[in-house]
Amino acid sequence: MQKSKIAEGALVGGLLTVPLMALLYLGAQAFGLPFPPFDAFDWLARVLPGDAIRLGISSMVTLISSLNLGETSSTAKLMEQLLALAIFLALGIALGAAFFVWARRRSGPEPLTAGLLAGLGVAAIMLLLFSAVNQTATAPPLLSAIWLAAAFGAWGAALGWVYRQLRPAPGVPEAAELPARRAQVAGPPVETGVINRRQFLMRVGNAAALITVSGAGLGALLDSGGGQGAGQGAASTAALPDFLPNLSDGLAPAPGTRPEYTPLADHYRIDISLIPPRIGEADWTLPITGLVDTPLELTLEDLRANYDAMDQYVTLSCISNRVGGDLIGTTLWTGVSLRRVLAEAGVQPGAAYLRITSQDGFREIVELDLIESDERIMLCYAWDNQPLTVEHGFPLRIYIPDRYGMKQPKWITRMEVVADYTEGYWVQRGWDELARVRTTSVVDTVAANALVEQDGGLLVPVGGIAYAGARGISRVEVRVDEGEWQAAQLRTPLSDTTWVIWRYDWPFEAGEHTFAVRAFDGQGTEQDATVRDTYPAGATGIHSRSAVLTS
Ligand SMILES: Nc1nc2c(c(=O)[nH]1)N[C@H]1C(S)=C(S)[C@@H](COP(=O)(O)O)O[C@H]1N2
Ligand SMILES: [Mo]
Repeated sequence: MQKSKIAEGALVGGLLTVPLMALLYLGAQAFGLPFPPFDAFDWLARVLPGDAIRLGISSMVTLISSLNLGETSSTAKLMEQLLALAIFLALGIALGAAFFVWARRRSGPEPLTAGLLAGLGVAAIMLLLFSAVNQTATAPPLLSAIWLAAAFGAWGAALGWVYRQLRPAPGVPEAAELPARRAQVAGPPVETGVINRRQFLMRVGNAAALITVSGAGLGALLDSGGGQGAGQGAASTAALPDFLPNLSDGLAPAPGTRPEYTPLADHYRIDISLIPPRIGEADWTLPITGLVDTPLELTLEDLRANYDAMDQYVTLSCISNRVGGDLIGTTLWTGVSLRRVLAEAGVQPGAAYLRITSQDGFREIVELDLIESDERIMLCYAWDNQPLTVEHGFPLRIYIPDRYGMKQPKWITRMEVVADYTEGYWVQRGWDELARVRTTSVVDTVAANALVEQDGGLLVPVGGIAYAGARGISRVEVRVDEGEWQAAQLRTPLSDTTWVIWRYDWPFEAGEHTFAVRAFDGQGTEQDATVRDTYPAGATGIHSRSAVLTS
């Protein structure tokens, strides 16, 4: 009978948690109220040990690439969101089961009151988690607190109420204790007088379904307006923008090479939150404090109007990008040189680092010497000639050439000039301190369907990218099967800090062939052929692609 209580409680917990999630979703969509399933997950992502997070992410990336589930970062984000919902539902089920067991054993408070109190307890925990990660909700905190108390309180009270309705009248044995009674389900009403337990649970289920469908439906309707939909990815095959500096380069990429300039909607997105922090321009300033002569507090307009704007074509790669992966993209970054801004604040003697804090709790540290030595290090407010999107860090992010994305905070809210080193977010979790981009190259395509004719012979266009951070690419070579390394042609890159598009046209031979690529950076240093995992300092190894060629 204990077992049947657990099962019944789990069922009721689940039945009540699904509509709760729908209502929370509606509240988030309509009024910017918190969405605890995501807050709880985001909180977990921050407190779990780095090893656990890494294992989770790398299994997800493996799953996505081996099943060909699409672009890695958006698919991973979606999977994480589904996981967050599943965890929340599992918690609701567990709490329902625990409540039913507990309520049965106790002679304490009335179930409805007990349920209400339990719900308020959960609300308090959710409120704590929400304040710990605090960034997705835009509603006033007090309103958020009241909403959580109401939603979870109602959930708990409903749990208690259902428990009470299911409780047999004193002296009447429970259905589960009397298997024979099961036969009566379709027959005359049992002990509750009007309807039996199963019918009652069906009604609870129906009500739950009704609330779920209306809440989630309404929320989804409100959603269709905002945000960047994945549907915009359709632009990915469109022609390159006509303002690119290398349009006159005659070398056409081999058909199937990734776009040299990444359409904004296709640029990967990696960060530690399920929903990116939404910052209003009016609410935002950038304080620059610490060891400075004049503390500054800059608005976005100050940055746009009072400093010379710089445009830089930049390739950004995640340190978690596998050789050949899609966690890499190229676009036009616009902003102001950081050393100009720091000069205005006046760095004091003894200062050695700039500590950067972001809205989502992310943080990084940059050496002042590095900032001083490289005017390209930039506070960036525009990508692709438009203000940064919410996903990519509105209102402000930093650009540091030659470093992986993990060193380059988005959604910057504060900068402090300090004397002492503290580890950045991912460094604390075991990743490389320097995170300097490693030289890699990728075969994007063996264009077996786009053979070109030359001097009566047929050539197979092979092509892809090579990238060495800010060091540039001096040479790319291709090897077919076990042959010699042959020089590929290089397209003029968009800038010194972007990837380079290469192309190699191979005299056609039918059969299965493997095409491998290697690159040399601007100083002539060959890329590392050692097969290395992304952790802790970026992946290395030779990329290759096989194709069956038929005439
Ligand atoms: N505030 C903040 N900045 C962040 C991150 C983050 O989680 N939070 N992720 C970093 C990582 S790991 C990468 S790879 C880049 C990705 O930038 P993108 O999402 O605009 O492509 O942002 C970096 N900046
Ligand atoms: Mo990253």
